[in-house]
Amino acid sequence: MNITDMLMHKNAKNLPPHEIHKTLSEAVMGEIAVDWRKSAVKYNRRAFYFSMEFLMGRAVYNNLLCLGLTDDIKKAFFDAGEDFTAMEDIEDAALGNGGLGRLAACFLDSAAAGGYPLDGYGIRYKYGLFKQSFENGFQKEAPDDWTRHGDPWSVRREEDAVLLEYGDMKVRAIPYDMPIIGRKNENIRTLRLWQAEALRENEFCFEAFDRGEYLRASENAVSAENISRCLYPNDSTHEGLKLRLRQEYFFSAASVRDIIKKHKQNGKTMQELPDYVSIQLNDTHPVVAIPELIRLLIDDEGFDFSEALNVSRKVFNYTNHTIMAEALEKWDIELVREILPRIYEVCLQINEAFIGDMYIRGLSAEKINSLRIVSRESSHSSRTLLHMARMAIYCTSAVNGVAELHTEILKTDVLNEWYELYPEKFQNKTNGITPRRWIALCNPALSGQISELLGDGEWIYDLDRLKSLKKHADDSAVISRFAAIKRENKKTLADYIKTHEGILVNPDSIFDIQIKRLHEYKRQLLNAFSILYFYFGIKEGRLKDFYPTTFIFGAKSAPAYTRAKGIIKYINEIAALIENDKTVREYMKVVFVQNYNVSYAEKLVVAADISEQISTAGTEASGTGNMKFMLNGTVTLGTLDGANIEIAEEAGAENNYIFGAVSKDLKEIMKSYEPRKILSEDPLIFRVLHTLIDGTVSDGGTGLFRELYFALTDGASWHVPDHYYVLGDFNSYVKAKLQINADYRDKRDEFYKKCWLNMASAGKFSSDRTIKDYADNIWKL
Ligand code: 26V
Repeated sequence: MNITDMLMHKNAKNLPPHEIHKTLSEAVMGEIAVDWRKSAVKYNRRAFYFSMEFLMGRAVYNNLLCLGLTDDIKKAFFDAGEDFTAMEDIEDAALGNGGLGRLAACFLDSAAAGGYPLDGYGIRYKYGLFKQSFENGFQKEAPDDWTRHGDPWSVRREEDAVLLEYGDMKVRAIPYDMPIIGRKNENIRTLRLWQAEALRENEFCFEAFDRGEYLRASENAVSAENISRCLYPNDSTHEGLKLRLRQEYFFSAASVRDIIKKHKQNGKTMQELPDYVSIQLNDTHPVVAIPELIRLLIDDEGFDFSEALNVSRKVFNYTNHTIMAEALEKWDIELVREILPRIYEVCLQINEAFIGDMYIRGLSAEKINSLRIVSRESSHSSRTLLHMARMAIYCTSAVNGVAELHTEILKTDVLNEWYELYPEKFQNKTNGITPRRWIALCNPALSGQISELLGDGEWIYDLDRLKSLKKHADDSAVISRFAAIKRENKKTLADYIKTHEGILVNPDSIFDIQIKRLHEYKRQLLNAFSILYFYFGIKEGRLKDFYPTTFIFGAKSAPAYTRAKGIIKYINEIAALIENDKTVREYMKVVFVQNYNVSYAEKLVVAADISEQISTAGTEASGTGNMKFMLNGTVTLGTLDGANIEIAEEAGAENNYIFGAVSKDLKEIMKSYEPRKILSEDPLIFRVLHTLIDGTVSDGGTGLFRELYFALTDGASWHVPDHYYVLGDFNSYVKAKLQINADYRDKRDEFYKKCWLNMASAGKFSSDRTIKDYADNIWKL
């Protein structure tokens, strides 16, 4: 490839980073064009991943890495006198909120690398997840116009546009394809993202224009384009908004039609669809694809309803990603009727079929009523709801959770009645992460050490090979090089934080990191309280020999999630409190980085000594950040929740720091849990908690901190005080944290050995393993 010539020719020196990025990306796109085209038609049976979110991050470095071009291009940049790292200014493609969207991105990478015919379908949001900054310690949001400087990794495919009809409007869905490279092989997969546009004849109304109604003239175009305007930045509560339902139907229906069109182009009948196509639904967000397929089979293909339902059952599968009740999607049936009238009819038919099946099974009317797919909200409500998860279970072959504990909770608790009806459908697929982005790309030094020890670099496609590194755990030369690499990564992160946050951090302190969306159940507040506990302990002389620690947070809060925003402000206030205290600040520092995203994560996970995974047991479906830290050689400070359990199993509990109440006990514990009792008995917890109301820190008069206090003591909107058991787990958390601090201080070699063993035990958490499991046991590829 002649990138060198191109860079020279363009006289790169005078070009801004996005121009260089454009030139380079276009050259790579040219290189891969033939393989990409061939990959699209190579396979018979194929699978599709339907997801409302794909959190891709930055493409350029990853694609160069997967194509084995990084060294050549680096050299070309060098020869042209150009800075290879300048492309770090290129925006992340942040078309997702958090774990669910990033998992989708990792899956596509693993499919491409592993030679599986899996392609993604989603929405090409104009605005990805908002950009976060702090003003006076409060979160501020700004729009993320990620294609402002163009989007050289996408190709618009006008010829595959689809016309979609709602009850009240029509729109065009235009696909943009992104190549998914994975490795230098012939299997380049596609992420097809749909963009909403007005029909050409509706784009502009000349009559309105002539009447002088200039804004009204483009009203239709605006409302059509609104459908793919913006990613909903909420990843916890189902809000039941009209635009959100439009979005769900928009990409689900366009994708189903695209699949059918290709299937027919291959000369196949619709009866044969299940022989060639399997569709994975990423949570319930694309579940409306089910009635859409059934509708098409009935209205356009002459199927009767039960034949159509059978096809759906063989084609679709559903993954559940959360057990939080408030996140479960239930649409007001009247809203469905208004904007998707034909889908509404099909959903009623699905519900009738289900009720019929249940009567045949001999279930009582009462039981059936409690299970209905379309059902009254409650006996004293006039609303009728469409339960998306129920429809998903009834109309698919496989239903899966994303970690062993999560699947167990689905089977025995949240979806227990459904498990009893359809036990054969339930499976577990423990999540994973792609080793390409999450070690090879973000940690070249550690990857280099591993490749030297293993003799080659192929382990990034066969992560189980890391196992054989366990034998080096007692080799002091190996461990000290490993420690030196981590020290170097900490220095790099410190420099980055200095530039981007204006904060100085000491790379010789312990880096204790919690990065993930801000949620009460993830318990950033528990971390904050422990920091205050240490602060008072050091200040008042109770806590001696505390090894200097930098506590790093990264998290975005949903803009309307007031309590989460209160927690951000609180942590920022704690940071300032400590910073202004000359006696304590040598021992501890708190940094809340702004705009935490995939690219920031790449810098953070390689520089951590402690991975904070402290959700209340039974609440975090899996977690995938936990796996990123582990793979880069970090111990987990965690509860027995989600995939933490499997991490401790693989690496040994003795090599991690596990604390807190366990999931099976919590239901019982919560029955008699009284946080106020803890407060009255434990003066240190009292002291810490009272900072929320005693003026130690200020919320600027907003009342946010007081609200947090009462949520913990009296129980605000949950009616359960301290619903996530923050105070209950506090002492065992602090104890574990002090244990790490002492181990780091007194037994450094042992500590690094633990870190090393974690890295060497991370093989299971490659998404290559996860994808193989889906391909073998669900998609049957
Ligand atoms: C939920 C909702 C609720 C309705 C409104 C919009 C919306 C948008 C996103 C979500 C996603 C919540 C589910 C989620 O992200 N789950 C996370 O999935 C990860 C991948 O499986 C898993 O590792 C995390 O534990 C889990 O919280």
